[in-house]
Amino acid sequence: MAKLIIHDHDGHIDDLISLILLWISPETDLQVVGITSGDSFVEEAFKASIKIATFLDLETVEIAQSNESALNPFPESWRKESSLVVDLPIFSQISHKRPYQDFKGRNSLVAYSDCLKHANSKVTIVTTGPLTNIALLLEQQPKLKDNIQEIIIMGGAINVPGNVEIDNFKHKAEWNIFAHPQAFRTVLNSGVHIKLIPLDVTNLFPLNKELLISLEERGQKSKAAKLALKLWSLVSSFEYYYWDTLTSVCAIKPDLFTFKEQKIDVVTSGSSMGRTYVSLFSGRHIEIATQISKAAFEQVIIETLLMT
Ligand SMILES: [Ca+2]
Repeated sequence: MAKLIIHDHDGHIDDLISLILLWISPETDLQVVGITSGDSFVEEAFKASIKIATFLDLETVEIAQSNESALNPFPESWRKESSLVVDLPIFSQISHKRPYQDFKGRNSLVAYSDCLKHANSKVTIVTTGPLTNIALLLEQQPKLKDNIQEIIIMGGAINVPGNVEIDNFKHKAEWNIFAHPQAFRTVLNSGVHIKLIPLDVTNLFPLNKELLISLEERGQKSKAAKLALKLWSLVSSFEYYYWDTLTSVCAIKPDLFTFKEQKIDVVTSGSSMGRTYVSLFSGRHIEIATQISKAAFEQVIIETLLMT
């Protein structure tokens, strides 16, 4: 049986491709997607998610949103990139179609709570942005954690430099955790099973032009492949990694990954805020993804996209 999924994402290119993978894959049964404030502007990322669902003729999933702000906002220039998606020429093909969802999304917390209360089995939460919403959900309705199978989190930098480049905080933390360190602490302390996909493993997976060429050759009849190629083309000149796509693939095919259990804590204030580290005396044991074969990862991406 496909595993039930809630996807909480923050609307960047990589988030949107992760969303497509989780929605299409037969291994995952996506129930709700919520856009959180982070590496995009929520309204733009919401519109982009609607256009993607309309373009791909996807069904049944509720698209929600939350305007809860993270503590440390992402750089404005990164957040603006989400607006480019909405205006992609490929979406001119859907001008005659009824939009996938013609109402403003419900609040993510309400949608997640409904999903967790009414699902007929435990739900896996996949987060590819700051943990603001998931922390609030667990704080406000702690009993819901009994209905969560696990949380798969893109975030953290354990034994590698962080990707925050702001003066005074340089290279100490990874952005999703830096955006809201206390939220990560809350999720850690909740006791819910966690799989972490940190920069330590995502650094091994920069955007691969050969994968794009292969997808272009094999995906002539696939709308999802064509759309994913357009999305990746927006970032192909940057230093870009498969941060969130790796996280989705971990939900789709966890057996392809190697994990290590470590006791992890996070710094929640000061110039090292957001730093995730192995701790002897505090924190919690969680599963850290350490490796997946490149060929296996790329095969999941290609096979999944070619399904639609
Ligand atoms: Ca993200």
